[in-house]
Amino acid sequence: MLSPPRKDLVSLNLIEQGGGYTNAKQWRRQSCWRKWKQLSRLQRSLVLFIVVLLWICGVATYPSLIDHLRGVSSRAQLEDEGDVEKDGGVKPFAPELPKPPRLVLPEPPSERKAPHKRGPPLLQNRQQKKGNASAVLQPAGEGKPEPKNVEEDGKPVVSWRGAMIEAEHATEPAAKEKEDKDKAEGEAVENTSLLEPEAVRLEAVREAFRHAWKGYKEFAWGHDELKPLAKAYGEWFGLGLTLIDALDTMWILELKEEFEEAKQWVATELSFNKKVDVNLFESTIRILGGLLSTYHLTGDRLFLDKAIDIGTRLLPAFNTPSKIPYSDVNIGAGTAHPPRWTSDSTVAEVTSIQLEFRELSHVTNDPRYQLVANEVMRRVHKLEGKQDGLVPMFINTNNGQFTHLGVFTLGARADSYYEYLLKQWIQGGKQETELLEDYLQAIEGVKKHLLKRSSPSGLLFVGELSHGHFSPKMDHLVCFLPGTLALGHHHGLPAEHLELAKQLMEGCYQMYAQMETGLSPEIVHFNMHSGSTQDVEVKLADRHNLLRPETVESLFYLYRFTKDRKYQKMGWEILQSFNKYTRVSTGGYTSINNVRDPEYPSPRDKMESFFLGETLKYLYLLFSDDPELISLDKYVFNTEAHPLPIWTQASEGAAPPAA
Ligand code: DMJ
Repeated sequence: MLSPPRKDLVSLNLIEQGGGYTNAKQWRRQSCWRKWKQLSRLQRSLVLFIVVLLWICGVATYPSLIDHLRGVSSRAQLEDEGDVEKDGGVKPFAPELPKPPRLVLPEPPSERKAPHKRGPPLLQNRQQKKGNASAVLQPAGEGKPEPKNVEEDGKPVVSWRGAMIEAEHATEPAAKEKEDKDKAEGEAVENTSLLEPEAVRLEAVREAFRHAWKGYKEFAWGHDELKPLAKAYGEWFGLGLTLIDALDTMWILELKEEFEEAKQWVATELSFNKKVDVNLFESTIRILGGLLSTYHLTGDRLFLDKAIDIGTRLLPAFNTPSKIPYSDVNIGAGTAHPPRWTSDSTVAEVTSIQLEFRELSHVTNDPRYQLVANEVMRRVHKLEGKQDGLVPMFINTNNGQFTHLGVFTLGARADSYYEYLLKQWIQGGKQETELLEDYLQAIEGVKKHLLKRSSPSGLLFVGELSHGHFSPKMDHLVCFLPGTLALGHHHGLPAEHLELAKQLMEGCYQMYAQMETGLSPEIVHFNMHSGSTQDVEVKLADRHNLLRPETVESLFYLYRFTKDRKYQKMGWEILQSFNKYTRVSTGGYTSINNVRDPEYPSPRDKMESFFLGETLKYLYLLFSDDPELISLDKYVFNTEAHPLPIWTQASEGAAPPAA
């Protein structure tokens, strides 16, 4: 409780304030003073209490009001979103409700300066802070570091636990300034007059690759993955995963020296005669796929021999009662098994190994590989439990039936099933009609059940279906789809597929453009309620970016087939963002935890092998104007971006036997 005000103090204040006033004013004041004196002690206390309360409320709400008026999308707002999620709320889909006043700390002065907005005019939600090159990054799990910005030759340099993270801008500064201005004036990414010349774009990717390779070579040579901050490596299978995944990228990027060194390692160090458990799908798409494509590009028999070796060691995975392979194989012991907790395999995994096994048979004339792979497709083709061509995510290795029925996604666990339906059909010379039928039916299923538009911008996206209930959740993984649809159209499928591809491409691009770092999170939720202010919402747990390739992969296909330079420009922006927020100056790139915080993206200290195998390769191919550089009439990319030849003559037994 407030104690009643002391009479003498009040009179003293009022007398002081009255000095110099006119008579009328003095009279009014005296009259007020008389009225005040007529009040009881209790009444006066009450009035004073209310005045003090109003003053406190005013002070507390002042910064957020100012913040609001400035139109600054504040960190406080982002934190607020996080709170709602923590409470298990459904904020992404709820209409905007007025918020109660809250205490908000004013943002640092630099953040208040004119926010740099990107993306098409309607979608300028992304607030890229200009001069944010000084964002300090630090390994996950540690407290925020104090900013240590030192200007060196006009370039901000930031300390990151010993590593120097230099915020690099490959674009020439003056051109970048103009680019920003154009965007602020509402010009969308379609304005391509500022696109860098082809040689500059290609060199930027080569430079990024060399930088990543420097870290791998120095701290992780011959191991699976680089941990660029710890300057160490991580093992998954212990088979030099990054090196093998990157072989054909080096060949395509014409990094000859680097390629030769890696080849020496394959020749002298790589051995599959090891008692290690490997995941069938991952080792097929990365190792078998990588070796086969390098063999085709170089003609060097070394890579084929290694491919035969690993392919043969993976065969025990198919020794199951159902012919649906187990997820894991011990390549040294020749044994296979499902995960410890289930006898299920993932549908995407068992149906996305066919391009590689079929190619291995095609090139060796040994039918064993394609027979087991085709048998999986034959069985999945006949299975019950699909909905308009959409498949569940799990399949049992004992009985060969789908499990966990009724849940459909084009994201994790199902994605590359759809991709490989089309690509096997292309690989086999477009003769295997069951594959095509399944693919076409699945695209109809996507259209019927999973395609929706966001609010407010009407972006087309692919959601998920769970027992008849639609969820507007979309994994970044789904962004392979625009590319696959465009590829299908290139190979003769309906024009509608290309139209769909273009629209989905825009949504995938916005998953980057609307984030503060310009990098997509792993998962987004699209808003569908009219009155939403943002198309894309991201839950706290979904804010990581693993340097994934799917969006730049699709940009590559879209550019190849349409020649619309806006796709190159989108890819260029994404490369700049990777350089700005994931590049570690001592070598390598790192996945990050939070794409919404450009001040602290929180590195995870891991460079996935697909960053070199896929992301940089697709960026290079996107920036190249040469349609013969891995011609899409001669090659089909596996799901790890390893190009395999399209057969001019269908391999005997390649087509699944008729049901
Ligand atoms: C890669 O290993 C492949 O592209 C796979 O199909 C999906 N996951 C990663 C990349 O995101």
